[in-house]
Amino acid sequence: MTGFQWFPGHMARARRELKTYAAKAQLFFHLVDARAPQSTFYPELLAGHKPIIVFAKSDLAEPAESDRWRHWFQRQGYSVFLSQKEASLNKLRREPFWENAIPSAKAVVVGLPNVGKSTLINQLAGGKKARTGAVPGITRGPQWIKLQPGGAKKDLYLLDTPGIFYPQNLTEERAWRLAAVGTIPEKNFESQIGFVAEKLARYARTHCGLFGDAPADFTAFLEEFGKKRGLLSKGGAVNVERAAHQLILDFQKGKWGRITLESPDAPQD
Ligand SMILES: Nc1nc2c(ncn2[C@@H]2O[C@H](COP(=O)(O)OP(=O)(O)OP(=O)(O)O)[C@@H](O)[C@H]2O)c(=O)[nH]1
Ligand SMILES: [Mg+2]
Repeated sequence: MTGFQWFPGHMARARRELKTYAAKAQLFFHLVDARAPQSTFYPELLAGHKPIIVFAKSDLAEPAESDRWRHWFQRQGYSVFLSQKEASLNKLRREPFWENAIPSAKAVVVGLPNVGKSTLINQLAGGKKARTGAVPGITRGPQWIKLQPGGAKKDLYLLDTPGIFYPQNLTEERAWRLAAVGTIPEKNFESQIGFVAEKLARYARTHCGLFGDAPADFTAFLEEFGKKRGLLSKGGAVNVERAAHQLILDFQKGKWGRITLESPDAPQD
């Protein structure tokens, strides 16, 4: 789909380098965004290696949907870990895959941009060793980070990798979800911002019981939303681009509560 183009040089390089690094590793973590677990899952990131799936940002996702998605991945033979921003460390350390890891284990952490790879690694390492940030594309090159899981007598290294985006063969349904959860910088879907905001608002209305009192027509909806938030242009009319941007931002910040944008019962609804 056009309008969602983003593939900077560091990503092309990272994709090539991943193959080399993966060959040296015994454990693989693929972070998915818990609000869109299927859309943010790219098995091709680790072709040939079966990753442990980590649901990042699960504090922002609907818990019952996360459970359904966890079972969906487990049915395909994946181990799944639901991370919470604050509470992940000790739980993850107690997982059996650490115990089973050979001494000096190396684990590669992959996922789309901005899903929370560096944040998770910092939590596990117990300090700010990897750079993190609220916009996609923060980590530019791979970096090994050493950690010692709770009391174990072996060294573990986690490889932080740059998020990689796959613009090829992007369907509309996947594109708006990837944009909504923040894996694509907004300047790379500027021309589609109204489309993303509309899909998001419609999904929230149909599946989450939100915006029941707001106008069903999206243009009217955005007008009302923009007016309420004071997002006006010089002449006093609602600035619809700013309103669409704010709508997406509100969702990303969790202002609508805990929401998951897809369901395993109707994955691409
Ligand atoms: N609410 C919530 N926010 C999170 C969580 N994990 C990470 N974040 C936030 O998500 C943003 C991205 O986190 P990073 O760790 O930099 O993401 P990344 O996957 O390393 O991103 P790139 O390096 O750009 O590929 C930051 O603003 C984090 O604070 C989480 O579990 N919950
Ligand atoms: Mg990072």
